[in-house]
Amino acid sequence: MHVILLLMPEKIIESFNVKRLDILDENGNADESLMPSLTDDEIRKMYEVMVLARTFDQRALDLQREGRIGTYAPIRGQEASQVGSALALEKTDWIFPSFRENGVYLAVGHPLHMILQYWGGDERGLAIARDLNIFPVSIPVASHIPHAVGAAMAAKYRGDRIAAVAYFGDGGTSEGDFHEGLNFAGVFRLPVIFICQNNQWAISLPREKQTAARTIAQKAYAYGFEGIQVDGNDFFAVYKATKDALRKAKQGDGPTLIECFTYRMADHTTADDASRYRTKEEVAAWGKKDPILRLKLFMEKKGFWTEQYQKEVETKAKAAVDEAEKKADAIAPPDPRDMFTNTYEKLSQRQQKEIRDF
Ligand SMILES: Cc1ncc(C[n+]2csc(CCOP(=O)(O)OP(=O)(O)O)c2C)c(N)n1
Ligand SMILES: [Mg+2]
Repeated sequence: MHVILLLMPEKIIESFNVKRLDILDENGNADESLMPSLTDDEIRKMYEVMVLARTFDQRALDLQREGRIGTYAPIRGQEASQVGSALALEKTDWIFPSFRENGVYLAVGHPLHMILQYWGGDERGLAIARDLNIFPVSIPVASHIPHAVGAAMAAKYRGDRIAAVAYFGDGGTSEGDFHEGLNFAGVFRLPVIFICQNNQWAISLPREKQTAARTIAQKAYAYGFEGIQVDGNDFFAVYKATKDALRKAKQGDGPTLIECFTYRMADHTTADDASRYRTKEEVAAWGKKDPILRLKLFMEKKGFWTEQYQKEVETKAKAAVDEAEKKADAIAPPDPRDMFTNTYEKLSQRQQKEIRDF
């Protein structure tokens, strides 16, 4: 009797490569072949927004220490990820931010005093402005990702040439909302950009405990679309990757996941003390990769940065933040009774009494 052996070797039926984009190094040298097309003047303006973001961030920390605003989530170190991506978008695109996106808000022109108003505990500060397409922050991690995907679905359905952009952190990628959102976006090839600021920490949880995957970018491939990792401290890389993703989205070529590989230089929030769970050496090593410093070095090498210019930029930023602080201080706080009338259509007798007794 003969036995016929059928050989069915395993074969590779799918494979993917994860790209990483670096353009500007720590010493301010740029790979000219990859540079996005920007004039010196445009680069200067973008640098000024990053300086403003840092100035605002420091002031917000100071105000929190003085007890004048509530818990604050600083962005120090993430300015290129936020400003570089936000400035690549168009006014008609819809942005869905997480809680650490102060740099995105100010880059798209949300009034500074209103950002302070929000962090001072007055939610009216992040009400959607008439001419700005940016949602209020989402505190529940990643819960706004499906909202962005829904907006992208609506845009596709209506034939609007806009993209929806969701910002979230490395921690957000462990949430079900992240996976549901990416899956839906992939299936329907929606015009959406997922911008993950992988700042290496989710409060005290390090990235290697967040995921066993080597990159966050590769998670996109599981859902059938492209993910890319960029140096998140490199303004040009972030800007270029966002522009490319935007073009793709508007051409009908579907979503992109951009992993901005960056670092949270400060505490998680003012309610945290990061020195309890990470080393000084780690923080110092990332300090050398500072996103603002390297753009400054680039401009200096190109001959359009001077000490005098730096002084002017800092003075202008300080004046804008001074003004915002004054304006925020002058806003009368909301009536606490609003929390009843905003929540209930009909008030019970007990609630009516509580309101009267306020
Ligand atoms: C659904 C949900 N779970 C837990 C929290 C508490 N929480 C607030 S921020 C945070 C970590 C977020 O880390 P990451 O997504 O990396 O963003 P980062 O703070 O680093 O910007 C957690 C767990 C929350 N806000 N929402
Ligand atoms: Mg994080």
